[in-house]
Amino acid sequence: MNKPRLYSGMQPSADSLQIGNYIGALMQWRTLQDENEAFFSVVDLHALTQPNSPSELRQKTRRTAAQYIAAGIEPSRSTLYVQSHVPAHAELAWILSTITGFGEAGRMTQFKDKSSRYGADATNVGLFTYPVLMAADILLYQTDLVPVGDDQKQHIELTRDLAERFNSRFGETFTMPRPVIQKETARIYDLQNPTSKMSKSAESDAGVLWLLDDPKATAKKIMRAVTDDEGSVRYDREAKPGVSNLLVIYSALTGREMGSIEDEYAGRGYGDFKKGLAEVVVGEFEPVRTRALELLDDPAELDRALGVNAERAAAVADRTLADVYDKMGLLRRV
Ligand code: ATP
Ligand code: LTN
Repeated sequence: MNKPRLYSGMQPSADSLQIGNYIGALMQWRTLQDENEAFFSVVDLHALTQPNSPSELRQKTRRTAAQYIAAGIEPSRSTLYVQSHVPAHAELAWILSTITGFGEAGRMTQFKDKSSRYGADATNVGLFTYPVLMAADILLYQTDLVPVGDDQKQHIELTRDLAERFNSRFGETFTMPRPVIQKETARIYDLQNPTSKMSKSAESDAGVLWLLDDPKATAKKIMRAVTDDEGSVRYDREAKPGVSNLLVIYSALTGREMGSIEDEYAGRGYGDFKKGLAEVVVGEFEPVRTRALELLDDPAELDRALGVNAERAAAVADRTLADVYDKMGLLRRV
């Protein structure tokens, strides 16, 4: 009965997820939900750190949740919910901010990257405290395991430091979470710029494969992917980043060894290989896309499922928060 607790989440920062989110996160979450008691959130409070129109944010939140479900996260088994539906997240984030050092938060590389990219005027305090809110997400659920990409490793380290600090100051309260870092081979790069990570919020979407794109658009992007002039389908991340990226996608979606794919396409051109890959990707995406669009056709039903899951999440989170308030000496309301 006592399965390890697992927690992960994604920001609703686009209408569609991209293939990196699918391969690097959703496929693993789907597998991990069998052996763990899993919580998956759509972290809409985190998304507020970037400008959004309110109607778009609402739409992206629903769409992200629909894609989790369509990709195989089962809301009857895993607790799949929207972060802002559980007020304890914001409350624990405040508490944790009072034990986080200013310098400690300032050392987070994602904050440094984002704030220098946006410039001092567009940087907000929420971006600075983003990792503290993430720590609250994780610690509220007494999480054992956190599957994330290696860009999030530093945030998990901070989460562990905060858990340890709180536990030693106020008594055992939080479970110490461990990161489950995805393999380097699970990292997908932009098809037009195969040395930078594919991302939902890329400046140009020419090299991004969207889960909800129509099959023709997806196939076209694959046919136009940057390769090299050697002409042989062979994995070599350094010398052939474009072809290697396509091979990684092929292998991740089919479960086939890289070598067997290389053998299949030996002596054939990139055109054939890309056509084969387009079939694989479209074949994988089609049922997910159809199911996601079906779910989005009935937003009331989707919202209802999210509501039920939020209640389940809140029951766990509220227990942890009450314990925290008590341990810190906040006067109990009678
Ligand atoms: P944004 O551009 O809004 O930061 P993103 O597409 O880079 O979004 P995140 O929302 O930061 O993705 O990440 C969600 C999950 O998807 C994380 O677990 C992350 O590791 C994974 N992920 C994102 N991009 C890739 C990628 N290119 N390859 C593999 N995994 C990825
Ligand atoms: N910061 C993460 C998203 C995220 C998260 C979390 C991941 C927010 N809260 C808790 C794991 C656990 C990101 O940008 N990928």
